[in-house]
Amino acid sequence: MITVFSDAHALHDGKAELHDGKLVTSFEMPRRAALVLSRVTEVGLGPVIPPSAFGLDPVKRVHAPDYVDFLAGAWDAWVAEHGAYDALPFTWIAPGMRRVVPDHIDGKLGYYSFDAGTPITAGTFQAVRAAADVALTGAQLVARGERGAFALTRPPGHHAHRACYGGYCFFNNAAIAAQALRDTGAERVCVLDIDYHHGNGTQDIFYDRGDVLFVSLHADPVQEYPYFLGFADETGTGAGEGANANYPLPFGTGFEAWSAALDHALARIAAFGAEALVVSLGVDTYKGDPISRFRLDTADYPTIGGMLAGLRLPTLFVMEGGYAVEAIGVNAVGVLQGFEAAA
Ligand code: SP5
Ligand code: ZN
Repeated sequence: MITVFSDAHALHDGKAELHDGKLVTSFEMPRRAALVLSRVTEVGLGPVIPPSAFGLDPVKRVHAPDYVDFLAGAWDAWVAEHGAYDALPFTWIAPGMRRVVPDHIDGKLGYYSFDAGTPITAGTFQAVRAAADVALTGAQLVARGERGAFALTRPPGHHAHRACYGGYCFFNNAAIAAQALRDTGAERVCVLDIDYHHGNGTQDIFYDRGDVLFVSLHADPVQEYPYFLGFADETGTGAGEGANANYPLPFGTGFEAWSAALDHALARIAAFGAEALVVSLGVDTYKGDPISRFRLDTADYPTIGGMLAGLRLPTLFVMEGGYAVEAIGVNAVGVLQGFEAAA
């Protein structure tokens, strides 16, 4: 399997996030991608190639132009006001307030975000552009006939909405790739999200569309971040009615219950008749993950890959979360090895 990777990910290097009332070292760090890449090489998964440059047009197929422009200029506006220390929002819109774009960068950060865990740093925009290119290059490989491809994206993407960032995510790499697959010929595409957290951004982007099925296994939002989306009764709207499926699972979920939900999800995907599959591949379901509360073990990840291969679909894996840094390479690449072994 080909891996697409860009060194530019390391230009996004947040210092801190708000966690349990304290600013702590960011869980989402450059070392994550470095260790996944090392493991790809170590096991000989296949060639590693750099992305092609696609520009921002395919990004704007799923993100609002004003949001993209905001991200492009956010760091410079922040530095002009506050100096060159990471940009974090401190206030957000609540019901009863007005949705007017503020002039001041502090207001803009709140307007275009939904949490205090997602710093913007000097190289963030370069890194998120590169991640989108990595995802688009992977989509192109799959569109041109590869059975599977791995977009080793960082920062991750699945929490990013059409016009809003959060959850360590800025551009929704998986959504950008899914849209590109639609735009290059696939009539129906599925995004399967197996990150521990609900893919609120991806769901929202495709919620009113019948051509992209979104399916997600994740911690129940009554217990876990992102709290405000990801419930089982969210089934899509309008033309998208029936094209959204959530599998919320409780704290402590182990592989038996998790894989039973995956079996159900795979049957749902098979019935949809997708021509390509995008997998939002988070491995924060691992029992050793520092911010998550599922109980999957390292040996489970190749099993998952084998189950995904059973769909017999051209498949693009897009890297999302996973914060047990020392295990992230073995676990993420384990899924890919399991897929290859069964493909
Ligand atoms: C891509 C991805 O996996 N993003 C995850 C974003 C999670 N952000 C919130 C993490 C919450 C940790 N701090 C609060 C712990 C509550 N005790
Ligand atoms: Zn996650």
